[in-house]
Amino acid sequence: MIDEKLEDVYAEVLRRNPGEAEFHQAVGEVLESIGPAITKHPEFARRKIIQRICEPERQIIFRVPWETDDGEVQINRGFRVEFNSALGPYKGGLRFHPTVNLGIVKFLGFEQIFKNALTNLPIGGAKGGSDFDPKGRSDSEVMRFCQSLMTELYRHLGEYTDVPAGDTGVGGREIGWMFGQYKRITNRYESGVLTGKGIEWGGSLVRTEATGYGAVFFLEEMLKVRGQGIEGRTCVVSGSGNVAIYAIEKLLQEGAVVVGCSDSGGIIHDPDGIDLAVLKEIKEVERGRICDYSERRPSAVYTEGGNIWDIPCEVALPCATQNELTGRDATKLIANGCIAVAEGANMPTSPEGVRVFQDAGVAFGPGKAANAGGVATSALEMQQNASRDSWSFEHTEGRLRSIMEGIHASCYETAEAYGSPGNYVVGANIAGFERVARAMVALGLI
Ligand code: NDP
Ligand code: 2IT
Repeated sequence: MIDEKLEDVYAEVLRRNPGEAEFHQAVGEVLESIGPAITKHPEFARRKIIQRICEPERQIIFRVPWETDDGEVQINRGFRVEFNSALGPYKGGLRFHPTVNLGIVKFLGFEQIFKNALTNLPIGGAKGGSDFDPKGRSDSEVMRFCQSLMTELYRHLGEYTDVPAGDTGVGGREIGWMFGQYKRITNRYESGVLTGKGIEWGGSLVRTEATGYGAVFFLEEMLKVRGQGIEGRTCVVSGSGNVAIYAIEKLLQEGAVVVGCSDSGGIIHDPDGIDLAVLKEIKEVERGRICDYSERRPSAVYTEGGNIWDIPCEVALPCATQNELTGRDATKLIANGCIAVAEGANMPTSPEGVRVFQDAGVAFGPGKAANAGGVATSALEMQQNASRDSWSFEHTEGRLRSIMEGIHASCYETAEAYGSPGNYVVGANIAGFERVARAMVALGLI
């Protein structure tokens, strides 16, 4: 329920942003949580902080023309929504997926404001991307696309202005091509303008692993509070991309058993435990499909179009995409013995799913807290770039772990202070919101 003081604000967001269902959902979830913070800080309402937070500072939409290997002209649409820079330069990933539209980019950019605030690092919130579909495209096609996108986007970026990174469909390969084009156009080796770079040319160790590892660190903190651990637990991780693979890697290092993963084509159930080396070979080296996994692992069963949440588990990590876990799925998971959920993806659980988990007392870590390890390590990459330094894996992973412990503590303590003990959704939304709001008040009406 949205606090009555915020009902008009929400109605205005719906009116001004028609047809943007995911953006409405993301705003609705935050507004449902922050009522008590508005009561506590009347100056936030007086200064119209919430109305201002819901309106991006700048939205950029542009044409991205490129040519296929056969010489056919293609036109895609590029986006960058620079949502909020009260805490630092705009920061957030670029997503390449055919479903990308303005509403999706705005939901992701809005989430990013609070996530980045929770890291306690100096980064504002943004998101971008394109409706370009990299699936089935050759390296040369993807490179030409990245170069064309950056030919327009570069003018809006800068290490003190806006610093993109990867997201769905954008990894180290694409960041390389975009950085190359930025460097060529600007004639500047400005390392801090993009994160997720290769480690030999300005990247940070642990950035590749950071989102997945961070989600597992957050999960461990939630379990610790309940006197529980991850060792020996049966886990299911949806997706098989960057976040899923490194969530699985850390779960295995911590002694858990991962029995399921997926891609948009179907699901794998491997009761003997996912063989990470095989998964990485298929997904990272061959850029193949998850169905190939069952051909190489006799213990695994592939179900085309199956529902991953039907696989029994104690811990679920949704790491694929928004709204992939519904109320029905949450009910099924609980019936099968699920005790904890950490969101590696952005907003993967539907509002009904979140309610079902919370009503059942499942430890539920929302994405803006649980997956903040990726962007936090991006900020560590920016620190290394600014000081022309590079840190060891151990040091960087240690920093990531303590950042995730800090995020957990601030969500946990904030939820308790505002009368919702154990509710990490309320804790994350209020803790993130308060930090941004205080900065916005301090910076005046801008
Ligand atoms: P990748 O592109 O590496 O992997 C995405 C995975 O999710 C793939 O297995 C993909 O399957 C699956 N997937 C994507 N879209 C859909 C869909 N519509 N239906 C079913 N499956 C789908 O992306 P990431 O791992 O980087 O991102 C995954 C999620 O994590 C996203 O929500 C992203 O916003 C979030 N995230 C990412 C961070 C990062 O650092 N990369 C940081 C924080 C959050 P297929 O290959 O078949 O499309
Ligand atoms: O959703 C996210 O936090 C990301 N895609 C990572 C953003 C970043 O700037 O590292």
